[in-house]
Amino acid sequence: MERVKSMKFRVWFIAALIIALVAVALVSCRDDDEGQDSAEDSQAVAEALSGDAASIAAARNLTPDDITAALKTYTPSGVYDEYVMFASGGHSGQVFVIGMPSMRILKTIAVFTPEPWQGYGYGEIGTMELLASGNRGDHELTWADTHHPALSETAGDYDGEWLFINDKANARIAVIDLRDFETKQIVNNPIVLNDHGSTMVTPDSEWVIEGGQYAAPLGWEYSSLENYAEDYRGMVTIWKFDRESGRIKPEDSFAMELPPYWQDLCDAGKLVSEGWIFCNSFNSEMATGGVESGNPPFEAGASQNDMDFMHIINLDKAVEVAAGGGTIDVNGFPVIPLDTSIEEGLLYFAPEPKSPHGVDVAPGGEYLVVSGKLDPHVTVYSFEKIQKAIDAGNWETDDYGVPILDFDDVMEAQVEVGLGPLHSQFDNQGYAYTSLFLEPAVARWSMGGDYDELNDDPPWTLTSKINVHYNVGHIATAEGDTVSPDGKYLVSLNKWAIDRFLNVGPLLPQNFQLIDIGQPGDNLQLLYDMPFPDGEPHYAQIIKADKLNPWEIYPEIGWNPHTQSPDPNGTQLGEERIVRDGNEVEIFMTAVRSHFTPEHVEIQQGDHVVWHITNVETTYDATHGFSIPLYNINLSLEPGETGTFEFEADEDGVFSYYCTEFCSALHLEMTGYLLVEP
Ligand code: RUQ
Ligand code: CUA
Repeated sequence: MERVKSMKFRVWFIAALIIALVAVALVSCRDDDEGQDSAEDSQAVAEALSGDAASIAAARNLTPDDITAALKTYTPSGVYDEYVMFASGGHSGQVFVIGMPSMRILKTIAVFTPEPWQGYGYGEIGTMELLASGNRGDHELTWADTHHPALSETAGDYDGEWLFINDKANARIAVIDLRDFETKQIVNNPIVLNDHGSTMVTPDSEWVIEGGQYAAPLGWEYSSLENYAEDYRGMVTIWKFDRESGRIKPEDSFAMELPPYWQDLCDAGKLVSEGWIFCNSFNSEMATGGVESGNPPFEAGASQNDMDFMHIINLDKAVEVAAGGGTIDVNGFPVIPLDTSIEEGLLYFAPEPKSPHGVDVAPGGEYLVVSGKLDPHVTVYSFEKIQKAIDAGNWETDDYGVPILDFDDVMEAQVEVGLGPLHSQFDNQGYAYTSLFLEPAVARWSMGGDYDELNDDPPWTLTSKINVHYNVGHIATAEGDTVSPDGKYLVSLNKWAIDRFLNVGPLLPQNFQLIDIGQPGDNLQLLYDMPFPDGEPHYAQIIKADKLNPWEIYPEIGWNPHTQSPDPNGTQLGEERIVRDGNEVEIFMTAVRSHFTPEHVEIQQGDHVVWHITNVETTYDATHGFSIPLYNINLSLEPGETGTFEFEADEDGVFSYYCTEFCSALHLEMTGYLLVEP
């Protein structure tokens, strides 16, 4: 036994030495300009790896693979990550910002759900109004099921300026400004209450796509399920995004009525297919469930047909039709009726096998990849063949009259990848990657056409597979859905973690697994498991970090982040004041290390108080918080920011307000008294 162990150790030790050489090469890259230091560092690395490192590795039972994984992901203090991943926060209703390859969480972006640390939804008027804008009538919504983040694009490539994300549970879309990583807008879909194929952007982010999911009467009128085929409908909403103002313009947006098949994921065409959008669907059976009444359950009823329908939508033409008034009004929102879409040639179907999930457009826009959840293949469609089939006008129609193109006319290839394929992403070596929920694994397969030249594998073949842990949904590769994917890294967003982490009770974290896809051949290496404890993220997008250029501090003192312009109530040092007009009290306060001015605020019970605070700091990271007990007020004021809150002083008493960020040595002294006289 001892002998086996020491043999293993020796094998391992040799491997470690080889790795040391790799590491030496890496270190010398980093210090290129300092030749002398570099040589010394290399020497030090070699010594460390053959000395301390070897004994640490042995004590921790690390294998050579573990060591290369560690070397590929370890990010020393003060060194930045190469990529940034924006992951949906699932049920948390937020977005998470994660550095890669370290997989360190850098930030939560508060979106649909109040978030106290950022002072999002705790009195500050801009955030209160923003969250309220996402309510449905009188119904307050304080959570969301965020699914698919979409980075803004210029010419099909991420530009690092904006981020969009949907709420599947209530059919909402949010706009996040990447100058300050804060949410600026929430729009409610006026005609449906749930979505899924969202958000996806067109190559210049002119349009944000929101595909539906579970069919219902548009405008959410009541209708019995017996009238499903007549009254229930699917939809896709095309939101106009105005880059100048950084807002979606509902008044310039429209939707398209679709048959009540359950539209699923959508993707926008790019390059050769720019101007088109594609959505897969399932439940073309129009199953309505009701197992308690003797009907087949949804999962069986919606899985009868061999083929469902990929929706092929001529976006450019739909925009023209909508602008030309070819819409009807549903809840005050313009909707192109299904009949119009058919007459105008806006909508076609292509059969897609077995309850598919996800349609992903290849980097050049020439292929569309669809995964049949119940089929071991991915099906690749050719956009050129689709155009030819449309021009040939040779089709059948569904019950609603939508043209169904012939499968063999539009299909380019089918690749057997494995069990339960869901989503695909792309790299820069001519490979596509598909998540396999049931195996669970990620498959790498080689693409044909122009992509075939990028690697030695035969086109349209499975080349390798890597197991993941467990039940993978989406995958994300670096810039993997743009016109120029980077390859390098893939993150497998796994639904189940089971045995990967310490037991924390029955509700487990999700597991994000980082995989190195930068090596040739079938060399896919699992690098890192990152527990994700805040809901079930679905999709994520990964952008090169140097494309992001956020502000370090706000551009001017007295800045309003909601308008991204100077706030009329911004207060400079020396301008602090309390203004009373009858029962109305307005306070203009400044915050700077380590005091608020004024430090005493004396008012009368029953006053209506409007309170502005400006953080007059110009130092990076000098954020102040501001809280008042009882009134549920907490603000976060970043350098330069002005925040406003208001309240009725209905409780008399003494309230000490204080800064909630440990901002300086005298942070505890950064306080004051609000005296409410009865
Ligand atoms: S839907 S995995 Cu984007 Cu697949 Cu949730
Ligand atoms: Cu400001 Cu603590």
